[in-house]
Amino acid sequence: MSTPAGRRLPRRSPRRRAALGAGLAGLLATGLLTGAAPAPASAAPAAAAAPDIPLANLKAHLSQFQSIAQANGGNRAHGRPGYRASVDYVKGKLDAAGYTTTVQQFTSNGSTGYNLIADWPGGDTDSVVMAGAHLDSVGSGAGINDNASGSAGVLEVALAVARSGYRPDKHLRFAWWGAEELGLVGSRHYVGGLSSSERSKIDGYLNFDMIASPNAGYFVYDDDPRIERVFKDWFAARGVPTEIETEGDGRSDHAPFKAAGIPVGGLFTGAGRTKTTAQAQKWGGTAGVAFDRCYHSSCDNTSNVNDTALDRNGDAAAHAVWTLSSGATAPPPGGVFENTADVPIPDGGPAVESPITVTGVPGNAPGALRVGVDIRHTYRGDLVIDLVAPDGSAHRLKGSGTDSGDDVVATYTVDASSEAAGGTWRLRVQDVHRYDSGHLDDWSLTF
Ligand code: DTR
Ligand code: CA
Ligand code: ZN
Ligand code: ZN
Repeated sequence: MSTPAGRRLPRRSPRRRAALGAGLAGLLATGLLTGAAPAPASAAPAAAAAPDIPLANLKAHLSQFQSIAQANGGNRAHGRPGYRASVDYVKGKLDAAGYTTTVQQFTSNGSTGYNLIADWPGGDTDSVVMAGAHLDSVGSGAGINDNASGSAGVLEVALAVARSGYRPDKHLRFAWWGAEELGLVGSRHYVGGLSSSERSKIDGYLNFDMIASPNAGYFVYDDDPRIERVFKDWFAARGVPTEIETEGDGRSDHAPFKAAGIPVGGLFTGAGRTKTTAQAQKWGGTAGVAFDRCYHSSCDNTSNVNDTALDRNGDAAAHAVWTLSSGATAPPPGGVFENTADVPIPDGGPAVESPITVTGVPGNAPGALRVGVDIRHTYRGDLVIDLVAPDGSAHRLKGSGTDSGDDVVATYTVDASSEAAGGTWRLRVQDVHRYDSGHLDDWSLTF
């Protein structure tokens, strides 16, 4: 690779001029001035990485739902004032964040029920990704795990989309269902009101009903393999084992979508069933005790929440929404994942990172994981480049030095066989000396 003739030589400090000659000689010796590593393979851009969903935000919503119940007869049940107050709370947050919200009315058991639907403007409306949770409780209590937890998780993911200004390829729609506890009434009403054309546009529906059970298990719906894989990879990349949700189909709001032929998935931390010894060994908690001892009881309040489960499931939900709405959910041919977003590299400043979320690649990464890097820079000796695996471990690709050439267009090979393939990988780049600058143009992973 050579610096194109006639290109303005970049400004350099006195220290660097002295190194220039040595650097050039060094580069000639290593062939870097002549060998051009292939540019990264082209492929569909990989999904942008979802932001972390702050646990504090989730718990603040749970506190609000608890207060709403306390101010309205102790519950948030269908037909009771606490339910409508819950709808108003969620709607207020979404309206303020820029969503287009719709309150859909229906009648059940002689009372008016409400679904809240929130569309994030933009994206291909012929390709809709939905995430939802039922907002109603049973009459006996505040319904914090069942299902303020899922409602808060979906709300906080929606707010994270707005905060980040995420502009997904697909259209995002979020929903909070009424009267689930009466028999999936709100979600059935919504799906039943869709035309066949509207149904065909929904690429997938993600359901979150009870995601913070005190004696938590980590269950993934196995209805659609593609969606299931997104969730399982996310947990596997963090060393959290999962099981298939087996409390029976039809037990929550994904059922009407599935019956309409729409791919569904979701997360669940367990209800009245007891945790087995084997499950307690892998997840912690207490064997022989129900996943949620306060299921449908008055003690389902803000003390009936497992923070770790709530945090993990909130983050997993965000990851799934980002991954499934990016338009790059299936691995490009040959297992190449790429991020073409330009990232400026601060001259002599802090490291920057660029993410690639890998899905659909089971097991561990290969012993010869290829990392394509394309950095435009006026003095590549300034640059330190690391590949950071989903578990946070760093693999050094390039150190700094006196290599005065421009740009880094190279493919590095990393033995990543100890790393789970699924999850978010990051390229970390730092410019450790002043007076030259540049940006990351593109990078890729080939499995
Ligand atoms: N029907 C839910 C609780 C529930 C029971 N089994 C599952 C399976 C998957 C999600 C939820 C559930 C409720 O009481 O709201
Ligand atoms: Ca988090
Ligand atoms: Zn319930
Ligand atoms: Zn529920």
